[in-house]
Amino acid sequence: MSDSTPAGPYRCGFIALIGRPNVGKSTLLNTLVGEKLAIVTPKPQTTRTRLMGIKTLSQAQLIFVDTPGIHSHAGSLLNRHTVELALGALQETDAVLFLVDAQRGIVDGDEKIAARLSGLSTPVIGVVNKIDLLPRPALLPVLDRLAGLLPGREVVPVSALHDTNTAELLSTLIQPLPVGPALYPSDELTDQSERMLAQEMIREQLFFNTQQEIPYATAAVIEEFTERPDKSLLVVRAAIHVERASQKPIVIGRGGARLKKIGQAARRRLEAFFGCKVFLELFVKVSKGWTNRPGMLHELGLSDVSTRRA
Ligand SMILES: Nc1nc2c(ncn2[C@@H]2O[C@H](COP(=O)(O)OP(=O)(O)OP(=O)(O)O)[C@@H](O)[C@H]2O)c(=O)[nH]1
Ligand SMILES: [Mg+2]
Repeated sequence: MSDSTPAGPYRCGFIALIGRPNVGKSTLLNTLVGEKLAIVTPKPQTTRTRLMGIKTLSQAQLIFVDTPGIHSHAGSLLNRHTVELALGALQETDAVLFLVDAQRGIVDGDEKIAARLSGLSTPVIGVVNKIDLLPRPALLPVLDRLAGLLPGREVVPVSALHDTNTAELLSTLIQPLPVGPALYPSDELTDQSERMLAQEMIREQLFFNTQQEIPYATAAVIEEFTERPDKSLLVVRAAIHVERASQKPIVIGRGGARLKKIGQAARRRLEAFFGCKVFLELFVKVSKGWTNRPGMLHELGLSDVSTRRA
């Protein structure tokens, strides 16, 4: 987007990305900010916490808030917390991007979210994502249906993956934001610590390399994160928590093969992100029923539903 002609007063505000699991919220946050901050996998319910991605322009600072996917099959305490986190983000935001998946079309879950949004006085923009996956004639009915669910609100088609029409989306987002100075320094991209980002990058590889219930029964927790003073090496030790003893050998794999693959992929991702060599050690811990234990969720930073707006 052209950033050369600032017009009007400086604006700054929070924009929540809301939608069902897997519609592309985290991908869109990364594309809008221009950095791979949020983890993205083909599996639904990848995102478990809120994450801020900050885009600073000459006329505005846009603080995007990625949220877990909203769904109704609540199940574990972890699932209920993540859905609460997402809905909580609606309370403290200046604008909402409501994403749907163009290829899947509008489904029940989307209608339920739209109903929740209908009472909001906050500006809501409907976003039809993944438009690269279907031909234009098939897109028009999806745009119409979403417009029907969001009377009086704008609807924008994008491909977050291919960066299509995202600059236009960004420009429509500035006007609704409150007038005010930037809340973060212009070189700050996120509210997450390097340690938290690394923890998520390890979990991303758990999602890529395990199947069925395993990704949902695992969590990564960094136990050591030390950078050499000359920044030539980052030493990371992380525990992978599983819910049941029977899941431990699955994560480790035959002869340790799966854990090795997860470790290698995560190390490459960490090295690319941090721009230095990384020594990564992973080990698996059984934490019985952790997805239903409030103390454990708290320890993992998954139980904080309070406002991020200090
Ligand atoms: N073809 C295509 N795929 C996309 C697009 N945006 C996202 N995806 C893919 O959709 C899948 C889910 O993307 P995420 O960004 O993790 O979706 P999410 O809404 O954050 O999902 P949760 O965190 O589980 O709620 C990934 O495989 C992405 O690569 C897009 O514009 N086009
Ligand atoms: Mg996500």
